[in-house]
Amino acid sequence: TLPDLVYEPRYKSRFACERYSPLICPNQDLVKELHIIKLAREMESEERSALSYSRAISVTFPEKIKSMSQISDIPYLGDKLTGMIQEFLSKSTISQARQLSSDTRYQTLISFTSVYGIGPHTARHLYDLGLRTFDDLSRYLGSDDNAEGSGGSFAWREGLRLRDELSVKIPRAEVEEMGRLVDRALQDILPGSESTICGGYRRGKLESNDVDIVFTHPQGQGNKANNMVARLVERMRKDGLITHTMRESRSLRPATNHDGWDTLDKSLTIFNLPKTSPYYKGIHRRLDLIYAPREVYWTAVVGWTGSTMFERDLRLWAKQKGLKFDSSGITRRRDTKALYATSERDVFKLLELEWIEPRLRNA
Ligand code: DGT
Ligand code: MG
Repeated sequence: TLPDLVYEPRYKSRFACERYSPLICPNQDLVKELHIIKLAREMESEERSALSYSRAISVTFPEKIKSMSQISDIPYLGDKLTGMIQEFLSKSTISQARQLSSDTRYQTLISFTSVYGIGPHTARHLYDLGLRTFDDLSRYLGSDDNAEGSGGSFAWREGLRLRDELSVKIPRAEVEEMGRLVDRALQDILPGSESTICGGYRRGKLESNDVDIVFTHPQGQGNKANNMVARLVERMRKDGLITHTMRESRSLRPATNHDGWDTLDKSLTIFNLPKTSPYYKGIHRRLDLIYAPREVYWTAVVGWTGSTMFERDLRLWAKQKGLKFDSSGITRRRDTKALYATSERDVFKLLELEWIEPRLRNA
């Protein structure tokens, strides 16, 4: 059953950050079909097209759709999507989605991008070289003529080796255990630190693909932010909890925003539970550690809770209010004044946005 609030007219808002989006919606089968088409567009880096599918998927229509007239005032439904939904209503499938799911190129690109470190661009390159299977990838990596060199492909070399483990989803109890171990390491090296498990876990997902932990320290303000992530990672490596660091980014000053997400210090790592843990299964897990200076901690928590569509629209919403939002802070555009939130609710208040529970941010 859906929370009552989903039925409010606000489900028609153009902004995902104004809508209530529970984990499961009444039109899950339709979403599944559209999701396949969206993924196909992502695999080909057709971002605009992918976005229009993502937007349509992100709307929670509060009941099972039976006729087109019900959805005439839903935002973001262009001719193409309307046609597909029509087809779905009469046939319970969408032919384009059916075709794609049996298409070799689609299947191969999907499986290649399931390797940590391989994005659509690399996947297409590998496909164009004629590679089709994980064995092909391993052989290619082992051969001398691969163009990636030994450094550039380190991440996905390891990603490939650990692929089977990393594709096992992480149940909530294990996410919590990982959170406890991170916090213990944190209290050891930086007593008084605070941390929050964000990402899909916080939105109520029963199983996660990775664990995203945002942390801060009372003394960590402004320039003192340096090295917090590196110190935590080093400690956890020594304890055998972290086996790999896949990508690190140090916030540069003046702040730059390379990937369009944020300028926070973070490390994308691979984690391994100790054998003594009751949750130990010998499976490596992806763990993202993000450090936020005290004054932007709650902004970072909102920014890393997601969903991705919720975050995207939060940025658009802020822009429309004359503000700039990302996980590393809220600033007023007119004079670039930084606005600091003292709680998660305060983030919403500063953005002039009605409060939405993390569990209803699954847009
Ligand atoms: P999953 O796949 O079970 O881990 O699901 P999520 O929703 O946890 O997805 P994930 O881990 O890719 O990302 C967590 C949220 O954080 C996501 O909803 C949007 C946001 N996010 C992802 N990557 C970045 C990033 O590089 N910077 C910032 N600021 N946020 C990010
Ligand atoms: Mg996650």
